[in-house]
Amino acid sequence: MLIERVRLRGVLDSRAQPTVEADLHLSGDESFGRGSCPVAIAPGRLERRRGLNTGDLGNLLDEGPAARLVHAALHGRQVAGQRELDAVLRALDDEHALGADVTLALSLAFARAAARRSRLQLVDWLIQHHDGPPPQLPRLLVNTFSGGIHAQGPADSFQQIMAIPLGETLTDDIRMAMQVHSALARTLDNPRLSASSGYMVSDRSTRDKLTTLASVVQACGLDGQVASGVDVAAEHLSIDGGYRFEGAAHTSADFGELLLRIVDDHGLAYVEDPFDPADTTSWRTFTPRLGTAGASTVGDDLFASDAQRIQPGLAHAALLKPSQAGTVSATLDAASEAACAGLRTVVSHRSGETEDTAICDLAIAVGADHIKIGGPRRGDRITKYNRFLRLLESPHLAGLPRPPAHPKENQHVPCQ
Ligand code: 2PG
Ligand code: MG
Repeated sequence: MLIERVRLRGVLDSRAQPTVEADLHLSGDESFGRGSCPVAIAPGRLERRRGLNTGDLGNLLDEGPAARLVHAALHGRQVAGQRELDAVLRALDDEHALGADVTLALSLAFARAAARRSRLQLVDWLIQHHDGPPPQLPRLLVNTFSGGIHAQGPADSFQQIMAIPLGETLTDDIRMAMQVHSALARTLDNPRLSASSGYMVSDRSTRDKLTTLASVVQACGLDGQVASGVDVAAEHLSIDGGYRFEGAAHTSADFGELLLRIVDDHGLAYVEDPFDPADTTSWRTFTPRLGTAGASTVGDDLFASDAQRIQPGLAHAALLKPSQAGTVSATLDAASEAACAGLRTVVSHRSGETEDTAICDLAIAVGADHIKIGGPRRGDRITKYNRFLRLLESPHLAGLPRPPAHPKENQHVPCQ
């Protein structure tokens, strides 16, 4: 495939911070693709770095080192496909610190251009390139309360409290997400919406938020049909080898016990990043205990969507953020590695999002059990919900299986 033209531009994310969007034209008709990269409020310390400078807006191809590198490397270049293009991008990042934001935007733009040229939807292009579990229609992690570093003040609470609809179809789940999120807004005094569409309420404790969510679910008549989970985002709570939580400092062991009591008392099904990525001893002891309690641990900052970091025994699932991995191929590699390690996968948005909806296609393609796309509010999150509704119009996608509502603990399946 011949890359005819590439354009990079600085655009706004959902928090009005600059991020990268790329346009890419392959030779031939119907061969244009666009992609953009979301941005974290506070990226995990293990993830690949961004390249864009604050203030870079508009056309980025006429000036600056990134522009020159991309221009020289891609214009007029023949590539065999996604893997080769992504290898070129990764090399540019490794050698010249191009930035994962630039490489992801270009990688997604290429995927869309190549898919269009092959008369495929992005999801089908990704299915063709994925070596791992078959596609399925993921369950939604619906952000209801935002805290931690996503709210104001020093991080000393969970970053997210999420509702997890357990309906028969994905459309049922979307309907329940709308119902619960709206009912919650009516229950709270002066609710303010965070960037990732959870409500920020500083005067409620974690337990209070979880109880409020449970009573809203009950009031909606959805008892037993909506589970709940949390993103502890413990890397941001980490202090002196322990954790800061709701005004107190805890040793790692005490924090683990506290989490288990919360999981038990509130029947949580999902616990993301319960510990700092360096605290692997706690991950290893906590994960089986949580499994026994009927919940799953999920590694986000732990694995940083990096195939090299993913290993069995630490968590039940790996979270995949394309902006951490840096390219489409690196994200697919992380998904395959997770499957080989016996882990389920979760695909996720970032706190600062764009209009790009590729994570919906990706979650289906890699057979993810869950996708985190924020609460159904604000255009940047709504566009993901609507992407699913459009994808479900394709009969071959609408008929895909769904993950079990209550997954059993994973067995380690060694790679072949
Ligand atoms: C997370 C994400 C998205 P951020 O931790 O899972 O919710 O947050 O993009 O700030 O890393
Ligand atoms: Mg997280």
